[in-house]
Amino acid sequence: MYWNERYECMPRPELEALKMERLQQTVERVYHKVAHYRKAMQAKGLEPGDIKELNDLSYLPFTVKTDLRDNYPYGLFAAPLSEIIRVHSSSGTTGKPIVVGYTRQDLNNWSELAARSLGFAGVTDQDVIQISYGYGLFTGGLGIHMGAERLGACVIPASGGNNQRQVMVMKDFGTTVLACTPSYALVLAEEMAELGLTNEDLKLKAGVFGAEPWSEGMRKEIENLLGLSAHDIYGLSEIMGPGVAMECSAKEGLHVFEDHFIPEIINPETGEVLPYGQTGELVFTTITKEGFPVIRYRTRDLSSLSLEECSCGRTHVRMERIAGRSDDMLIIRGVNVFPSQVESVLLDIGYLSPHYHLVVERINNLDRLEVQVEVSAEMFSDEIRRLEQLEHQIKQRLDSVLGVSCKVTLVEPKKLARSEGKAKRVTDKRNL
Ligand code: DLL
Repeated sequence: MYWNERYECMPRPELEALKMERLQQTVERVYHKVAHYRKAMQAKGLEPGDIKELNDLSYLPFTVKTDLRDNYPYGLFAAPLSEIIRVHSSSGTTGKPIVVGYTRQDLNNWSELAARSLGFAGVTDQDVIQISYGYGLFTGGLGIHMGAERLGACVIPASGGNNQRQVMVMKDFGTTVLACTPSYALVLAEEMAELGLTNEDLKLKAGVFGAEPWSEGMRKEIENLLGLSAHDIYGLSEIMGPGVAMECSAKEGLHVFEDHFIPEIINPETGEVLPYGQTGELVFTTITKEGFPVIRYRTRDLSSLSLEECSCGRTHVRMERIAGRSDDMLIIRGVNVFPSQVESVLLDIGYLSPHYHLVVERINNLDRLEVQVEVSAEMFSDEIRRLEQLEHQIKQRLDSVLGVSCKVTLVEPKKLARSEGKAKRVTDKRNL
């Protein structure tokens, strides 16, 4: 069942024509309303009329995070504040936050796309959805909230935190759909176990998990523990929030809502646009936004695109699940390492809980990667020799997959910090 069949299954030629028309409108809009884009286009000798076909998109200048910071707070808005009815903000790890604004029409489109996304996971007006993403300046809570209301589901605006109450609500209110970060879903599963509950005591059927990278192994773990079908939802504040792309029942990539956003994959070093199938940095151009349109925004997220037909019948291009961010990538003694690679190895091995943390240090001018991982309770109470064997086994697998030697430290269950929102997977103690 589709939420909006006309757009979700639009034949490609019609979709391409729609994208073109909307791209031209957006370029006109930013050129005339936002000084930054006008200057950036003029610097390349471009006028809106130069964008005559979709491929011309590649002539337009990129937008990067610092452009957003430099125009803090409202410098990139393309509508007067009187027309902006909501702002959100994303803090990032360093410096000033960025602020994004939405007109009434923007919120209307966002709720449509969030409703569509929930529809991908099979959510209907019969469902009770517990939204345990943070509500506030973060786009997760309110974004999914609008979509769920639009869909007519019964919304529990739980927000993050207070794990015990979350589980009680899940059980007593008959929650059928859980929306939160995948790491928080695991925290809630742990809390359930502590309260002596299993997924048999709950009515969960689907999960809408995103806002951070997660592996296939993590999906299996969550699905087993919570007894639901877990779907990946992707988005970022700069482009809109949750609902830029969503995983359908095929679970082979996330459809990007191309009637609102045009994705590209570029070589992060050269900026060159890469063909379908190749991995690189995801870049988005919004084509319906009024308040905060963005041209060729470099997300730093790594993925690839595929136009292969999808068994769900939707025609929109699919992006591969995010492998990581180029700025999450650790360079250990010259070798590129992503936390997601470590996660896949750990979850493949068994006996381990999906809670892990990477610590990078520089000792005597040499980088050292330590992988801390919790073992299961049964394993932890076992004899030391077995634990040593396990440590050795993990180290061997990690060394060969990562291509760099690391130190493995097994820690007792529940030792590592838990988060309500995005998990922090890395502590880099090097002063680089
Ligand atoms: O995380 C929006 C969101 C909320 C998406 C709820 C999904 C669910 P930001 O805080 O601006 O917005 O962070 C955006 O988070 O560039 C990615 O690096 C990462 N991210 C978001 N979704 C996924 C995902 C929200 N499904 C940044 N897989 C993005 C991997 C994701 N990474």
